[in-house]
Amino acid sequence: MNESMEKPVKTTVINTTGVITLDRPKALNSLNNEMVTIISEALEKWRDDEGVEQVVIRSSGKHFCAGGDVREARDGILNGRAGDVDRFFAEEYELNLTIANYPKPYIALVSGVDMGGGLGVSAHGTHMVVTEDAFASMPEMNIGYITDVGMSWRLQHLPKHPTQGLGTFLALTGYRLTADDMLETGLATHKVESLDGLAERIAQEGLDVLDEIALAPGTSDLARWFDDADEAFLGSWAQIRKNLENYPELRDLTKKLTEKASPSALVAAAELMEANASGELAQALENERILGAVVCREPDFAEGVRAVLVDKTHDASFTPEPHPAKYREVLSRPR
Ligand code: QUE
Repeated sequence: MNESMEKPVKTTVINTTGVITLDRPKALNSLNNEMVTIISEALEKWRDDEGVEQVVIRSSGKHFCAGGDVREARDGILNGRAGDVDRFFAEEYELNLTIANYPKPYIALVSGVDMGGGLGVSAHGTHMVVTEDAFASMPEMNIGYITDVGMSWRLQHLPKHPTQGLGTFLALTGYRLTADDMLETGLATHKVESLDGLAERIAQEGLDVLDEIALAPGTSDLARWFDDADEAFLGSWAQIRKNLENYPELRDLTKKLTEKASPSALVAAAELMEANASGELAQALENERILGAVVCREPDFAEGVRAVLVDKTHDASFTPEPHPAKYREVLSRPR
């Protein structure tokens, strides 16, 4: 049997299009070290290959990607291999930056789930094509981790609504963006009926096919929160809650969406969003790496992953809300 048949990511070239196919459907394509390495090596190989003009990333199944393999990360922490976990996250974040700076068009074809690490390999390219059933979310607060894979920067720099407030709202609440929300914010560039055969059509006809088959955008539910989020989601987590007293509807939504979140993760992520509100993606990823190394060693990470992904009992017992200083002091702020 061909060795590549076993691999969780397949790579091939069709005409002049490099095609990366996530193929670990039983784990919803959650990204492990091997997958990050295969994607990184393909991009490096194709970077200077004149036979490759553009890169498409897609999933072999209905769902694009549910995140990083945080179960494996939890095992590493519990078994005294925190250094391995640090290296995994560092390599993943390096890949996110490679995608953002890639010299050729990078097109993600996204349906179903696109969360966490999945956004890291789909939201930093030049094109993101979604189907009606696609949704995007950064749900790390529920597992005691932080907003990462460059999304602590990207969410504050959405092409059609680039604000600190909206980005921080999306980061802290894990709000699920629909396909129309993604179009409205500019996170996605095209909505299409189906992804079937689309990589092949792009390889045959070029990127113009996307404009030809694009569906008209529908209504974005997220848009009604833009103004309030812009004003309320600024500052520390304590400050945000104080601000929300003046926005009762958004306060109620936030309360509901953060009900099962780690208080430590919310405090840490609010500091991260502040630190990454200005500056560049590379610096933001570095802040994520440094803060992530702190947070993954705290008890809420192993406990959150247990409750959400290992036991699936959703009964995490988190530690009390900490002071933000311990997170603030490890972060770099530009200016
Ligand atoms: C937060 C996360 C993740 C998550 C849920 C959260 C995450 C992740 C998965 C996931 C889901 C289904 C799977 C799987 C992983 O869920 O990172 O292997 O089958 O990978 O609330 O960060």
